[in-house]
Amino acid sequence: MYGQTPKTSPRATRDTGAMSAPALAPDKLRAVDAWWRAANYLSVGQIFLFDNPLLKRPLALDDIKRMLLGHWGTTPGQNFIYAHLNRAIVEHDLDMIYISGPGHGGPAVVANTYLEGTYSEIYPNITQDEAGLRKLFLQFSFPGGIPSHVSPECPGSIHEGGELGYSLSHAFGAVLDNPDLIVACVVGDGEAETGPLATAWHSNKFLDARHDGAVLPILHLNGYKIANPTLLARIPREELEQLLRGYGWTPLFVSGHEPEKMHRAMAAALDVAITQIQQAQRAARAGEHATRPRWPMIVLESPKGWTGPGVVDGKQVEGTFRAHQVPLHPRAEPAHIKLLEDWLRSYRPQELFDERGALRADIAALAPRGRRRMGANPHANGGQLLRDLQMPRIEDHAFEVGAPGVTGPGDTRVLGPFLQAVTALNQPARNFRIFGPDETQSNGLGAVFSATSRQWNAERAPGDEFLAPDGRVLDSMLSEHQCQGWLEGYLLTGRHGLFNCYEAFVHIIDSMFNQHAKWLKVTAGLPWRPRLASLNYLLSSHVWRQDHNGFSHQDPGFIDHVVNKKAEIVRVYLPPDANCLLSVMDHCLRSRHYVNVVIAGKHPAPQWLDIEAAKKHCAAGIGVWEWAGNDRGEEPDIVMACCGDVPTLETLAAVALLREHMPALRVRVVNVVDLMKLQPPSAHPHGLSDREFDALFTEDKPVIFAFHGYPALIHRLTYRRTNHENFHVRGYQEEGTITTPFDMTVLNELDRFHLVESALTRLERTGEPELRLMAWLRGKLVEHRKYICQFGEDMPEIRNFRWPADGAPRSV
Ligand SMILES: Cc1ncc(C[n+]2csc(CCOP(=O)(O)OP(=O)(O)O)c2C)c(N)n1
Repeated sequence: MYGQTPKTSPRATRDTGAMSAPALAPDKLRAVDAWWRAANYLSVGQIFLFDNPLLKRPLALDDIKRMLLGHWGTTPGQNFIYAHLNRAIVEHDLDMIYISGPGHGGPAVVANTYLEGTYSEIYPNITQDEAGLRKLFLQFSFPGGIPSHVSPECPGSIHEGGELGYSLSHAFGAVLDNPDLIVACVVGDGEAETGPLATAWHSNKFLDARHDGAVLPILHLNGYKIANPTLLARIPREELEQLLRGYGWTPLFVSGHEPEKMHRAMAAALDVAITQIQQAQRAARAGEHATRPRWPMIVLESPKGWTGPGVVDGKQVEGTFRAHQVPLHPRAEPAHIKLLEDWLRSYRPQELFDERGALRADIAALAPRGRRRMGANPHANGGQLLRDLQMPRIEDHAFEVGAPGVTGPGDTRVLGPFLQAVTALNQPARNFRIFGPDETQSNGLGAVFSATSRQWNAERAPGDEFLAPDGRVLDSMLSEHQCQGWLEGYLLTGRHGLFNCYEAFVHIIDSMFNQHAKWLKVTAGLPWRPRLASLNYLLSSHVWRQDHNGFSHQDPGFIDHVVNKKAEIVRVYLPPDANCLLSVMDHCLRSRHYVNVVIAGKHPAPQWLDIEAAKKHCAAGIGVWEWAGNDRGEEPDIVMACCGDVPTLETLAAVALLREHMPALRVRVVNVVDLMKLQPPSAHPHGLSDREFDALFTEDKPVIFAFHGYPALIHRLTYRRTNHENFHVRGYQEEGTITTPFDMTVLNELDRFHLVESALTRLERTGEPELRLMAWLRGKLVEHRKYICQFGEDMPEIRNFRWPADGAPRSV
């Protein structure tokens, strides 16, 4: 342990630690302390000051913002860390970025990037003088200004930290394939209680010290959350140490509150940590280490709200949860004006800034130079580093479709070799990875393992499959949070990737998707942040084919969640067959700055389009399948629309029945690949114009729409269309269990018999032939039920259904 007892820690005793701190040269100590004071001063200024940024006159109420917003508690600790990292970067010549887990400490990172100069380079109106300081303070948490967190507007940030829990997995994603990069990742001790963070400590079992960089976690043990103590601060030191050691880390403790001792302790701990990281990397890169290194981490135990007001209105603030947000309220309590002024002056601003308001040169010299500054490091602005992927030709992986309806091996199983080729082609650049929670094989993508392995650096046993430290698939940890967090970190630092997941369980990361979509939305409006590769989801093992698993695995609602986000950012694709899946995935992997959701099946299923037709259809995103209908370009009597692989099959089977039993009926088949085509162009850039939409769906004819997901979504997307009131949507109705594939559609009334019944009802045809057909349909449903209960599989006519070779009716 370094340092000494924190001011208000409940712990009674402290040891002095096994390692003695090497001396921090006096000039370095002075510079680090001055930087820290300057950053603290700028942080308090951001939270409180409206004017009088250098305190050139006594502080008055009018100098203070009317609304006080922000989080002080975490900020001085993060300023302390940033100052010390600056010293370490220069002394060890490090390529380092900073992730602020408790990103509500926005003032800290804004202050530090201002002090190092990057802030003014990106925002030239925030100058390095008194006028600039005034603007810097005013803009913080102020209308028309910047958010209070480490938001995308903040240079050097790849992690807003507004929603706690993802810092460590982002950090690991960032260092994958970046052998020279170290991510200093501050983890809040409250944040450490979240599920995603708790699981992220295990990321060290995957890191390959030869090809990946390193993460230096700094657990910020300031003891409190918003209103409660943190668990990690209220367990014995030994237990905490054992916990972290149990996760495979070597913790270095820095504890105390006296600045000088703490500076020495932190500098020593950082030097030890950096040395250990470099030793581990050198050994691995020299081929000496076959085993996983025990990576170092730092536990910084310091008071929450360190250096801030001690006691306010008779209550202890520093070192308690009361320091979390804004500790003083001068408008409500005029006595607080003096407390605020004393607090600001305690940093001795006149020693830090010159007459004009610029940081004094000897303090500024602590910062690294150019792109070594953490705010200017290109890894934290990944679009600057992004290179196009090498893409194989989809034609070389196409499934042969001689005639519509031939059976394919499972759409994702056709995609697998394509992804294998993407992996192999981009192996030299090491900029493409596949992520999945133990499901890559199960999702039908096992072919990728002929190009690479799963990345795994824990122990291996005989019989294991496809595990290697330098594998390019991160699939061996059963944590959707980790897959999402790693992939985000990988993308945010300028690389490409794909997350394959069971459709139902992708909901686990709903909230992480939210945050990433928000990040993309905001960065799209920041010209200094070039665009990133898209975040691509491949959702398989989908709702309609959960033959093994049943109801718990049946949930297509991720789409509903996704479409809430900004239209400029989200895209949803439901390719009806394998060639369409290839075309869609090719497009997604080339695209920029979107979240693409692709839903595809893995089971043997009919194939409809050859690769050329698939490319055309997917480029249009929606279209009439003329070969399947019989309207021959004329106004149809009914439109049978479908979106998703299983709904497409059931729709075509229903069309075959309609054409057989009602040959005079003019049926149009419309297939939707790109769901956003349904929205008006005012709502989504992909949206069809009303004229185009009406040309497909008519202005007044019934539309029977078979949809992969919950039916309400189609209504939501089309409610402004001319013919909306004639849309009859069938989809998942939350009915399910373990049953046959066709019975799943029957339970949800999406099957061919219900679709034909719907068509007859909407056509309002009540003649004798229609009544006979209705009775036949009902009989078929009864027969189906009886058959599956007797034999445990679908009826032969269902299992063996083939689209008629010439599209003409054929008896079923
Ligand atoms: C997932 C999530 N849950 C709740 C919150 C609300 N919240 C904001 S800060 C905070 C306490 C954070 O404590 P800690 O991580 O220790 O940070 P620090 O004490 O350094 O501010 C909470 C609960 C949040 N931002 N994210």
